[in-house]
Amino acid sequence: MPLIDTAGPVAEANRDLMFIALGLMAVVVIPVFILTALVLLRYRAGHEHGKYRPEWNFSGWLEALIWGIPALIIVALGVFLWNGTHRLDPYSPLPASSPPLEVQVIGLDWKWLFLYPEQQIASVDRLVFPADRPIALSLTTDANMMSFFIPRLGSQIYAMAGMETKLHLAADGNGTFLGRNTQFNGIGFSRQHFDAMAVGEDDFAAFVDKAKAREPLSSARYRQLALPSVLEEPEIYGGYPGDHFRQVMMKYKNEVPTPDRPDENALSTEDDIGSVDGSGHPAFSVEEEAPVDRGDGPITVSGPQKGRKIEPDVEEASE
Ligand SMILES: [Cu+2]
Repeated sequence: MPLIDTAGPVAEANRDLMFIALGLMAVVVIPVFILTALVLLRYRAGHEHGKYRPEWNFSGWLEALIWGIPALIIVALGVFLWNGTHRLDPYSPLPASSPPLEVQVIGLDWKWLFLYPEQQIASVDRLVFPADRPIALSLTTDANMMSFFIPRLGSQIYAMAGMETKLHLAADGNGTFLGRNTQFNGIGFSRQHFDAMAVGEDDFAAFVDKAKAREPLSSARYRQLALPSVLEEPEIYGGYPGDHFRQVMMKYKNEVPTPDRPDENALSTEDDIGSVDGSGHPAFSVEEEAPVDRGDGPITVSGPQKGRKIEPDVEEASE
């Protein structure tokens, strides 16, 4: 049960809130179960204690009990959840001695691409971060809506094309945690998961060095990754094209034109139709656009060729 077996402060706070809510609701549910049995026993046919009172229709104290207790519980739940929601705002940075590691996340059909702007490296289906620093995630997708969740670290958040959402997480120590998409989005959905690896500073530096030694993520490879398929193995890259995260977001943005900023997004000629990028400055050339198969056929599995198999880049820390 990853929701209970927490591995970070956010998940721990989420878990406490869940238990408080369960406990408060049990105040109503448990007496109902007990009373059901008692009422059945006491008022069963032929039992002498159950008085027959056909004229009875109102009891002040019973009404107060039936309405009062749930009302108090709603108020208490409201207070706890309101406070918890503000305390756990995914957009606010976590308190920490060192600045968070910035990671940009792009959800693809059906994989997760991670860009590390400070380190200028990229990885697919593997998120590595130093355990003693929080991570500051910016999320978007280059496909339909997805839901990003590392249950043992806490707080699920949605990612949407053309929009940026943010999530701050931290781990208590080293460990490898399952991260996944929890929003059903097609046949490869069940395989859209990744390892979130919290490692020591040295191991993180080693991971960055290892990634740096590899080829950068090319636009051509990115276009392949963006097609619906699942990866056999995680991939790492020693770079990525430009401000890739913004470019992917801009593909889906259709801003309202103003007099001083003419409508460069308008599809004026037939040639423009089919352009990947609505922003007027194509993020990627489109000459090799492959037809997109959204579902009926088998899942394509793409991955690094033989000999480029990526072994775990850092020591697999035990959970
Ligand atoms: Cu949205």
